[in-house]
Amino acid sequence: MEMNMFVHFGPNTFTGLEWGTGEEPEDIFNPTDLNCMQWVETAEKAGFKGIILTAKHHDGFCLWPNPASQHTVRECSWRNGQGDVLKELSDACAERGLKFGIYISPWDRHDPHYGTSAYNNVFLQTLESALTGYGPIFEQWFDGACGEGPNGKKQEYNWPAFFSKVTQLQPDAIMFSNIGPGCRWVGNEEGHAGETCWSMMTIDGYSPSHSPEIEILNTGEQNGHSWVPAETDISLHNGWFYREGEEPKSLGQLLDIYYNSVGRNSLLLLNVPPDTRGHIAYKDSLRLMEFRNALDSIFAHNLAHKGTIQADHTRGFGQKFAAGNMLRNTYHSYWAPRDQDTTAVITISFPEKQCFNRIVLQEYIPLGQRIRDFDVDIKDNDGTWQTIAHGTTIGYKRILCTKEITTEQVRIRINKSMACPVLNGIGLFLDDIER
Ligand code: FUL
Repeated sequence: MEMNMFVHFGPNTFTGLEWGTGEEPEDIFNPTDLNCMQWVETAEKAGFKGIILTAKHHDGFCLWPNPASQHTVRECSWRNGQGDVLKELSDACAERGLKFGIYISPWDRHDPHYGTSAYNNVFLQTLESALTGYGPIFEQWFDGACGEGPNGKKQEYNWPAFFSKVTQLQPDAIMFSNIGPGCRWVGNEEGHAGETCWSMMTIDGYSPSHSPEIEILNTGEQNGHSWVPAETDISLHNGWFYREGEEPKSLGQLLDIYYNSVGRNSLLLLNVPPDTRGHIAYKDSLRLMEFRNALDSIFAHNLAHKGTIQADHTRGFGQKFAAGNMLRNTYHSYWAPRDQDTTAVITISFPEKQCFNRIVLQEYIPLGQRIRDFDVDIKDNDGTWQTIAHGTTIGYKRILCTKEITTEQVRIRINKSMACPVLNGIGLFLDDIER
């Protein structure tokens, strides 16, 4: 999916807090002109495939009339207690063909049961109500944060029960938490996956409340037992919730974030917080459109198409595994050497010099993530090969950023792969966007 939109919206939008206390009166939540269709249209135009909404943040307030809580939209005077943000947003997503996902914070500063085993049942009922009645949920986002501190309440979460509830009600939903089981947290909120980023990680013996070290979340593990790709969450603003006067990140920052997340085998979940009207603010949507236009213009022309592509190893003689498949725009066409080959050299030769500064490589992920060491070389003016980039993992997508290179020949040397390498995409692009 590459990019999804995160939406933080709730009492904090109106109080300016990042973490609500849980004591906010329900009437605090009072969007003057809620327009979820505007969020969806903005997301669609910006190129997001799905939207994930904070249905319940740490303050415990529910954006839908959750029967397991007395602290919801039903208890506030907004729309006479008849409002339901989950309904409005899921309907708008369905109408425009975007996927809809739900963030629910396990940490709850309002619910009186929090810190006792009874809370696990409240949370199960909360999941039950959010995951039924709003159509298909593509992702269930379990936040790992808890700010209770050493003297605060301690909650033993019943994770196996939470997971099976999601599986039972939404069998296709991806479950996000620090450790998955569907996809994992990337280990920071600054927008960068590891330069080495495996989609695998061993999660046996861990739980969302007890995860491997941050460094491992960031890089994954080459021999990890589970498939839990990294998801990079970051906010367009400094904070997660809208605050008057906060500026969105610059176009240059957004492009860096894109290269460091999508370009490193991770999904980018970019938070776009609506304002107190319930709109995405003008300056935010404008920045998103600049971001979209920049990506479209950078990746509009794959210069590799101007050359001929060859591989020193290819399986068989037919089209099925041919090097040219890496340049076809169909996801399921790929190049592969023989099963026993774990190294290979791919060369692109141009009739005339090309200038680029972005190299895109894609492994065919239905067959797993395999490559673990590669180099990119170019032919110098005097005819010798020069290494311009070195990489470890590729995964679904790897974008290498280099200085501007002008050359007639480029080669990718795959030095180490856990099984024969399988690539379905290769690209050379020029990013000349003014920052
Ligand atoms: C964190 C939370 O504490 C923040 O408020 C925010 O929701 C972020 C996405 O996750 O853990």
